[in-house]
Formats: sequence, structure tokens, C-alpha cells
Amino acid sequence: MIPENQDEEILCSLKGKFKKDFEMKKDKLFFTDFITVGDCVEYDLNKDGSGVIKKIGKRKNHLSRKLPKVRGASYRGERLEQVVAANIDNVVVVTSVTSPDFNNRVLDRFLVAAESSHLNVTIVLNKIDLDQSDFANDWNKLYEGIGYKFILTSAETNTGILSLKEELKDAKNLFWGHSGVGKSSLLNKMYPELKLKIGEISQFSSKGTHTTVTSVMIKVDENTFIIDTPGIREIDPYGIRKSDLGHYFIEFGKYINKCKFNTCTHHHEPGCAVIEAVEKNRISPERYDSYLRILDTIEDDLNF
Ligand SMILES: Nc1nc2c(ncn2[C@@H]2O[C@H](COP(=O)(O)OP(=O)(O)OP(=O)(O)O)[C@@H](O)[C@H]2O)c(=O)[nH]1
Ligand SMILES: [Mg+2]
Ligand SMILES: [Zn+2]
Repeated sequence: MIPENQDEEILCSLKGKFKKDFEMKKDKLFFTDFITVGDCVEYDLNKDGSGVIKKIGKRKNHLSRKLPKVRGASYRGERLEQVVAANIDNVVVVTSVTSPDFNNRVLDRFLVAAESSHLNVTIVLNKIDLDQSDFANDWNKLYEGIGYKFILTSAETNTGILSLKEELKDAKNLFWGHSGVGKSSLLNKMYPELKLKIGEISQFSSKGTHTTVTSVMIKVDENTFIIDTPGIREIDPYGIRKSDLGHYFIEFGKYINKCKFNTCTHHHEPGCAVIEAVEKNRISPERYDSYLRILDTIEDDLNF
């Protein structure tokens, strides 16, 4: 049933059959959250105005990561999947100059996760008011050179806020990144009516407290939606084979087909066109280094 007023909020529970489905899937080593932010559902309305979800619509796409190690979530030695969101158009990966410090290898892990789901990506480097050494521009050049939209922002001085807002128009946008980078602060600047909770400096730094605790999708204008997510500490892309990883470093694309072996992992193989491109400075050493580090963390014997 679809409510007449689509902006109405209806508190729903899940029908018991979903639990049974989960038990079955677990046996097949296939785990996914039944339902995630962005899903479309069918539900029955109770007399008291609450709902019971009976069907979850087919997902157009979804974004995943491996469940964090701390939650001990593995099955027969394999880390399981956590679905972050479904049916989204744009992933806004938010990083910050400092507190927490910018780390290009972490950014690349977020990018790999988004690319492997074939999602459009916007990179945001926030807190540029704290950039003493002008290093933000160097990263900007590198990622724009690859073809990414890269926006320098400050929720403190309003730099880049309008360009970012423009980027979000008429799409479902997921804000993703480490805790404390300023996801909620940026959203509040763009849409002051949201009044999202913002962390205190002392809260996120050492103790790693997450200010945003659940993912919520909010409609901000007729066709624009945003999803604020809780910051994460680990980002390990899920379900990626060694032989596919190169495709998710988008600038490797034009070299991959020229490698001597079609199973090339661009690690050590002779006749590797990617390694040659790194040597000729056509692929940045920073990105290639990120690639090698992620490659090293992928288990060879993935079961699909
Ligand atoms: N100097 C400066 N501080 C900022 C900026 N953006 C956010 N902050 C501060 O950074 C801290 C964390 O901001 P939040 O918006 O809560 O960060 P978040 O990414 O939503 O964090 P989680 O909800 O834990 O994932 C707050 O103290 C903000 O005031 C900025 O552009 N410049
Ligand atoms: Mg937040
Ligand atoms: Zn190669």
C-alpha cells in the first residue's frame, strides 16, 4: 500500500518470514541486511497507524562493505557483507584536511567500494579552513585529473557549500566517510532546517564516538534526497576479486587491456601495462600504492 501523502512517516516492523529467509541465506554463505536505508517496501497498515513490511522491492543497486572485524562477524572464516544503502544515485565520500587527518589510501577504499557498485561518486575534502600547507589543492588536482568530481569545502567558512549543494540536485545522495569529517555539519549548512546533531571536537578524536548513530534518508526538495550515515572506522570493500580490483581504479582502465596476461593483477607480472604506466608517471604512485595495499587484503579463494 502506498500512502496518499508520500511524505508521511510510518513506523514499521518486519514480518517474521524475513527471519526465516535470513537463516536460509546464511547457510549459503550469503548474508545481506534484509532491509536497508533506501529500500522500497510494501506494507500493511495497522489500525494504530503503524505498518508491517511484507515485501522488499528489488534493488536497483546497493553499496556494501565488509562487516567490521570488531563485530566478529564472519562465517566459516569469511567476513560478511554489510549493506550500507540501496537504490542510490550518488555517493558523496567526505574526507577532512585534519581531525581526522586526510588519508588518500582510506579515500581510495571508499572509492573502490562505490565503483564496484557502479555508483556515481563525488569526493569532498572538508575543513579546508584548517589547511595550513595548501596540500588540499594537490589532492584536488590528482583526483580531478583521474576524472572525479572533487569539492573543497568548509562548514566553518562556507567554502564550496553552494557547489556541493548543486551537485546533489535531483538525486539520492549518500554521505559516507569516517567519523568526525563533518558530514552532518555540511548537511546542516546546506539545509539548515535539518538540524542534525554535530559532534564536539573532544568527542570524536580520541574516543571515536559517533555522533550520527543511524542512517536516515531525508527529502530536501522535490527530487533531492540525502542520507546521513554514522561515520565508520574501517572500510574494507566487499566481494572483490583480485583480478577485478584494477577496474575499480578508473584510470587503470585504458591500460588493463594492454597487459600481456588477461589474468594480470598488475602486481609483478611481466608485460604489465599498468606497471609501465606507473613508471611513465601516467598513473600516480599514490594510487598504485593504494591499489597494491588493497590487493594484499583480498583473499584469493572467495566463494561467489
Ligand atoms: N574547522 C572546521 N571544523 C569542522 C568543519 N566541519 C565540521 N567541523 C567540526 O568537526 C566536528 C565533527 O563534525 P560532524 O558534522 O559531527 O562530523 P560527522 O562526519 O557527521 O561525524 P559522525 O556523525 O560521527 O560520523 C564538529 O566539531 C564540527 O564542528 C569545518 O569545515 N571546519
Ligand atoms: Mg554525523
Ligand atoms: Zn597488468
